Amino acid sequence: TDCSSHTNDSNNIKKLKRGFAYKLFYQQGVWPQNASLNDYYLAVSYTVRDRMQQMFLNSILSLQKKESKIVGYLSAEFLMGPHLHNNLINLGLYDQVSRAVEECGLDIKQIIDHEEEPGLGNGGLGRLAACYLDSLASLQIPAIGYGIRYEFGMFDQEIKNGWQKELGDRWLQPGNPWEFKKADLTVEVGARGHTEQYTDDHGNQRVRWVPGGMVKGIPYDTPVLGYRVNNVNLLRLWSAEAPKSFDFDDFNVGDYQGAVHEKIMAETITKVLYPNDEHFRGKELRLFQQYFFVSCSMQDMVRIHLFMFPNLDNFPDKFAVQLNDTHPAIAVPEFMRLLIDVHHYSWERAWDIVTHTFAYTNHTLLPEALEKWPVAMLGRVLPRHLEIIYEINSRFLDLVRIKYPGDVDVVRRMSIIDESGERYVRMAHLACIGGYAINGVAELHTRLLKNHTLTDFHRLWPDKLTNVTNGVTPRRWMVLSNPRLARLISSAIGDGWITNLYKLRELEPMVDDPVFCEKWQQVKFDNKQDICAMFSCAYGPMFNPYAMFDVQVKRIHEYKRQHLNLLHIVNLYQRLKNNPNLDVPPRIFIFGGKAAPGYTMAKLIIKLINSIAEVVNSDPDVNTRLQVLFIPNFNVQIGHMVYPMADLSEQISLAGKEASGTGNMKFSMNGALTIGTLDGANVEIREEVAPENFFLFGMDVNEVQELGTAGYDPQTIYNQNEGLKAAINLIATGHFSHGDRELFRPLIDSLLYHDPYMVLADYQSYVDCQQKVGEVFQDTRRWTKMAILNAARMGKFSSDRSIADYCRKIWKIKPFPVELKL
Ligand code: DL6
Repeated sequence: TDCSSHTNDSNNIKKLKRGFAYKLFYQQGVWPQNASLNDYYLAVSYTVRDRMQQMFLNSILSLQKKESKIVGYLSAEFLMGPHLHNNLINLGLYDQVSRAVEECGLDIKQIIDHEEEPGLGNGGLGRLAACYLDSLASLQIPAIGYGIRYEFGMFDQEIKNGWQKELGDRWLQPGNPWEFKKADLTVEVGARGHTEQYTDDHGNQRVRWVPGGMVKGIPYDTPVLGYRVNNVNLLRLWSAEAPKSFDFDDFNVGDYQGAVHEKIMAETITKVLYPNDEHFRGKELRLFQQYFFVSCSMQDMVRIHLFMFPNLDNFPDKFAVQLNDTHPAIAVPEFMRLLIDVHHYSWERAWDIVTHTFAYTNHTLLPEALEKWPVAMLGRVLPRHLEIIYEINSRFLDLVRIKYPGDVDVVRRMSIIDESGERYVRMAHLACIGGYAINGVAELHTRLLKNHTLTDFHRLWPDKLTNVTNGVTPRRWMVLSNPRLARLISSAIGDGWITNLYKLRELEPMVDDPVFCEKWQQVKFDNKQDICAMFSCAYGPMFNPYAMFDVQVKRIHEYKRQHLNLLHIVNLYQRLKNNPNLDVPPRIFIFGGKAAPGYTMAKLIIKLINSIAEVVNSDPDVNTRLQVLFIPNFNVQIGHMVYPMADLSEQISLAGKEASGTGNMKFSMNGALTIGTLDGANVEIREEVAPENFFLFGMDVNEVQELGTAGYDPQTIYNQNEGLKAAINLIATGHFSHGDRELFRPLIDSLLYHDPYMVLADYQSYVDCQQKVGEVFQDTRRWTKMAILNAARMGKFSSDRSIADYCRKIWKIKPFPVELKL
């Protein structure tokens, strides 16, 4: 058998090489000897894609089977990360392809790294959707991810003189070998116009929407592989086009501008991803973006359903449609419109179908992130939908009035229409009312939704709100990004953990095995060395892999409190300057993350990180023990390197602000210890790994609330804490800004006079906890043991568990394995 598998292998490698040459010559039109790296990346990807086709087409067939229920995952963002490496792993082809590539005189790593990642998301929410697609396919749950094919994804971040600079992300320019354009499945979407009443052929009074204009939605399909299964799911992203590409009438009368105008306007719709993650900005184009992809997707699901069934009566038996936050919540009135206006259902029957179809996930507690569209704007863009929303609201409020007679306040609070000033449509209310389930993304988050943000809805429908704690896929975040660790774990306990992460528990006894512990340390060290080598090009050999790598990578936001981290760094810097014999281990503080382009304070925080880095890194008094590094353009690809090399994971948001967090899970899985507050999923991580393996600091949610109620005064804290005062003063007096006292004033003033995220209140607890972190790090055996236990207890945070929870609690779907018939 050894001999025959060897022959098989070499046959496959030959076929792969032939595949590359064939693609280069026939599909791409280049001679292999003239091919660029991009040509080779495309040839390898097309060849790998061919290996997925049989499973892909069989999976599509099985979607059309009556017995298989399908998840429609509606999300304005899918932050998929690079495809090639992931597909190689899920197909089990990595070794063969890498040998084939090598035999062509190339390096697989170079080819993999060449991929321009599709950055079609801002951060947590979009990346979660991508992890869920991986788990859905791996668990053999038929699913279609529906979203937007943004021509420009998340901007690329450059750091110039310490400041963030945004550059357009032309991810499609080198060619996207993973997608298939499906022009035959094009749909039309209306906008604006008016509604009118009419009498149909049967004498029924009906309403119809007469849109002022139409655009075409063209789907582009990307196959999403499961891990070593035949199921391949579908990511269907919509691109907008004008209904006719050129208006010859206009052209003939000489109006060239007018002729192309319509085309340009249509294509603007899917041009760019809005780069704000937790701040709602009521831009009309964004509203239409949302409606556009939702309408395309609902029409598509209706088409699939009617391909199998005579009518839409049983739509909820075929589709469970998940609303990933409120961005797709306009799906509720859109589906009502399709059912009533197009398919002529009665209101009651339509409402019954709709309210058995949708489920809504809430991803944020920040009030400024909650979407509410001005009524006037929504009525202008989607007049028919506004009428339907009014009708939904009126019937809903009747129910509220019956339930709480005489309580006008509750009616005001629960209404879909916010009438406290300018009138707004509250999208979260629409999603809560129009769906059969609502979920938060971590235990604490769900509790806060129940007790605060959605408390009225929870009181009205106590069974509707449930929790599904987030998870991340161990395929991408361990196997792909940390191959050394994956190999070590598999050599110790086999590779069953890749599909059942609870199996990592079997690592627990290894904490007493010195050989295993040493190998564990070696993996971490090698990962750290890789990143040092990478940064030595830009910085010289300044980074020391023996130092503690203390990492905070995530969007830059005041609630995430990168500035709390900075205050500790400045404090440590001052202590080291004052006492060269200070007994602390060498540390590199690493940051990464993007700020929303219009978020001035977040951009100032980036500038401060880089300014502190400049001073500290060039100060010979401290720079062998303390360094600061800002990694520009943090994205999925950079994440692959960052999570595996971290010793310490910073999860330091103010309690009650981070819905869940998922970076926290990626770090722990890769053997980093967490310093964190009792916020989001940190609470559950700490529960799983045990309190002694987690560095906890800061106020809990109750204490935060109490302090807020009692009256929070950051200045008193500043005046009473010498270390804090010294750190703030050092920044304020221009030490990190070449003497400029004005540069960081807005940040300092915000902390001293307002401090909305209570940085100063948690400061001392954080500094004390960091002191303990330093002490434990110096005890390598203890640290290693804690790190192994962290990874070993991460079973709960696999997205496989999250998806299994959704299937059981919300979607009521069972696996549907695909058979290869063709
Ligand atoms: O649920 C995914 C992710 C959470 O882990 C983060 O805690 C949360 O901040 C993030 N929320 C968003 C908000 N976007 N909107 N709306 O990205 O979701």
